[in-house]
Amino acid sequence: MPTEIIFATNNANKVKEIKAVTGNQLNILSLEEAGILIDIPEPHETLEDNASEKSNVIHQLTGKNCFSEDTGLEVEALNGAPGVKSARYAGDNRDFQMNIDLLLNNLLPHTNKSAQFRTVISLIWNNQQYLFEGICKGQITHQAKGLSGFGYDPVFIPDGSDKTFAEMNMDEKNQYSHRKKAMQQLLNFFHKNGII
Ligand code: ITT
Repeated sequence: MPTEIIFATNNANKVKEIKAVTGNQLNILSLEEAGILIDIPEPHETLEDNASEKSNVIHQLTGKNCFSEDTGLEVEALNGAPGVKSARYAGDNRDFQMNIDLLLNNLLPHTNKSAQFRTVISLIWNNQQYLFEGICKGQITHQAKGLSGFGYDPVFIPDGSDKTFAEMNMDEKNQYSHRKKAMQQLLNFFHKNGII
């Protein structure tokens, strides 16, 4: 049986992407699969602090090994916004379409469309915490394109591609993705320490 670990997230898209990266190396349980039905707060000003909060809450609740991640879209011309506020950029209802509309609108006056997705994973393994980071650089498009994925995927083209993340299937997205890179760091840590 592969090593079991809880992924402290309520975002089903993140779970699918991470499971596609780990394959059968790990037995990953989402919060739903672990029977934990809570909405974990993300009150902090950095991805690192929010990721830590999520993993610590679940670790305190279960005593089990777990990891969480916080991801932000950091747009150069907007001084790193929406960043840690990516989920609630256009308001508390966390509406993907409204977030995209606001982003495109705020970027209209700027010719610099450079941006990056940054994922921070917080792992709690045997009561110790570890952080891992993954970055994907790219460009924000003028308009939304594609139907796959979630969040800002329809307006982000990773460097090295001419398609938005939302025009890619999950395996293609994972060739570039911030989340995949951060998860790869976690897997490397597990391999180096003989955990898997
Ligand atoms: P959990 O906290 O439960 O893990 P969440 O959806 O709240 O899930 P975040 O706080 O990390 O996750 O949300 C950041 C927002 O950034 C998310 O709602 C999306 O709008 C966006 N986002 C994160 N990863 C993304 C990706 O790979 N592609 C597009 N947008 C993404």
